[in-house]
This record gives sequence, structure tokens and C-alpha cells, in this order.
Amino acid sequence: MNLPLLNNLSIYEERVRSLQTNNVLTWCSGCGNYGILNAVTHAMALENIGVEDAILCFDVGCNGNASHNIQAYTIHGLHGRVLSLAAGIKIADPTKTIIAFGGDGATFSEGVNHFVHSVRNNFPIVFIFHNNENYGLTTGQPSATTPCGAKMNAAPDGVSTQPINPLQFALSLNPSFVARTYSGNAQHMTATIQKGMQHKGFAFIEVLQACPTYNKETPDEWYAAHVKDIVEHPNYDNRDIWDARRIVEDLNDTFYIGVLYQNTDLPDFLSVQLSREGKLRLVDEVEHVSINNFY
Ligand SMILES: Cc1ncc(C[n+]2csc(CCOP(=O)(O)OP(=O)(O)O)c2C)c(N)n1
Ligand code: SF4
Ligand SMILES: [Mg+2]
Repeated sequence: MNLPLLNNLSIYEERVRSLQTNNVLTWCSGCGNYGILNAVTHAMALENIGVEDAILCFDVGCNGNASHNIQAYTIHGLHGRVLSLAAGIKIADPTKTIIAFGGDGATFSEGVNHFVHSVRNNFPIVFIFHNNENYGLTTGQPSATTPCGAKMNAAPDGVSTQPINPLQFALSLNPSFVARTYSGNAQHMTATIQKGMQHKGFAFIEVLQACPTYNKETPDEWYAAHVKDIVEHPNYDNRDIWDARRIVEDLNDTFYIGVLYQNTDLPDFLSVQLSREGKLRLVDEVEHVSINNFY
């Protein structure tokens, strides 16, 4: 990409630097969260989303600890509740790009209800779903995405229940954007997050995330050997939800990555709010509303 130079630094590098902090990173060595954070900052820089243009919403978990490692307006919610927080912020001020982050424990255990309604309402936010297949921060308990049989700290004999397939679940809710990438491929992650940022609606991006401390089965090398880019799939049509549902069924051998499904015809939540017509922010909408009659 050719960008003009500014004081010997490209504008692009300058934008990336403006999002970085010198705060101490506390993730384990080899954790996929480093790469994800890096990809988010690069995607923001490439999409020209500056500090003042975005609000980043973090769930509780190892993934959420990125909140103090990016120079941006950030908010940390309760475990599993980040999507309701993110949706509320977007509804209040649609001028901001809202990026939400959550783990598999948060999204498919504690907060699965919020995920369901975020997809069906098509809230215009980017959701980066860190799937490390365990509760990392609380030291490796199984989550709803831990494979059956996996031996975990709190399940030494092996997990006895079948996991939720996050993408299959999302596709059953008539979503507008479903993508997958993995934490070992910086370029693919960045490009996928950029596509999510360009989408008008709820952009669900699963990042298959390495957690070398508690999930020893699927390090980045394992994903590298098992992922295939969807663009290499012959005749795949990512506008066909049944193509997508077939392709995400495999959770063992081949993980297709990229934008697996996109429906640009589905209106996002804000564009169908009649009370918002001609008014941008929530404060404009309620400005002339009197609640005196309610007393
Ligand atoms: C409502 C609620 N339940 C449980 C917890 C305890 N808790 C904090 S982090 C965490 C695990 C987080 O796992 P995940 O969401 O997958 O994120 P990761 O740490 O793996 O990135 C748990 C159970 C909590 N803080 N709040
Ligand atoms: S426990 Fe796993 S997810 Fe958490 S910081 Fe360590 S490697 Fe990363
Ligand atoms: Mg997790």
C-alpha cells in the first residue's frame, strides 16, 4: 500500500504508533492475544480509525486485559456483558466505530443471551471473539467451546459434554457477517478485521486463539496446519448461508478462514429505527420528549 511520507514515517506507521502504549503486557509468553491486539491496531490504522473515532469495549478475561494496552477510549464491562454495553454505546452515539472483544467463556457461557440478540438485532458493531477454548484468566476451566474429552484443570477426567460450534450457532441466527481467522496469521487477522470494520451491521469475527498455558492441544502451529483460506475453496459463495453452514460444521480437520458469510441486504439496527429519522444521536432523539405525563 502506497501512503505518503510524514517526517520520515509513513502516515500509516504514525497512526499505528498513536494507538500503542508503553504499558506492561501481562499475557503469558506465546499468547495469541499479542497478535490479536497488534492486528486490531493495524486494522484501525489502515481504515483510518483514530483514537477519537472509536470506543473499544472489553469483556472480562485475559482477552479483556488488552484494554490498558491500547491508546484509545476503552471500557471494561462485566463478564459476558460486553455486547449489551457496546450496543448501548453505539445507539447513543452512532458516529463512533464500536469494537467489542470477548472470550469464549464470556460469549457462549455467561453472555450467550447477549450474543443471540446482538446478532438478530444486527447492531452495527465489530465483535472480535477470542476463542481459546477455555476460561484463561481463571486458570483453564472448560468453557462451552472446549472439545469433549479435553482434560482441563477443573475437568481432570476430560470434559464430558459436546462443545457449542460458535459459527454454526451464529449462522442459525440469520447474521449479516460471519468470519474466522486465527492468531498465528497477522496479515489474515488484520485483513479480516478490516472487512468487519467496513461492514454495515454486526460483524462477528471468530479468532482461533492460541493459549499455550491452558490449551496445549491447539497452538498456532496446529491451526496453521489445519486452516484453509476460503478464497481457495472452489465455487464457494459466501452469500449462501447453506454453503457457510456446511463449511463450518468441521471442528476437527479443516477450519476455513476468511469472510464465510455476508449478507449486505440486512438492514442494521439503527437504520430501521423510525424514531431516529433525521436525528443522529440518542440525545437528539429524546431532546423534545417530555416525561411529565408519566408522573
Ligand atoms: C459473572 C461472572 N462470572 C464469572 C467470573 C469469573 N471469571 C472472570 S474471567 C473468567 C474466565 C474468562 O474466560 P473467557 O471469557 O473465555 O476469557 P479468556 O480469559 O479465556 O480470555 C471467569 C470465569 C466473573 N468475573 N463474572
Ligand atoms: S492463560 Fe492463555 S489466554 Fe491467558 S494470557 Fe496465558 S496464554 Fe494467554
Ligand atoms: Mg477463553
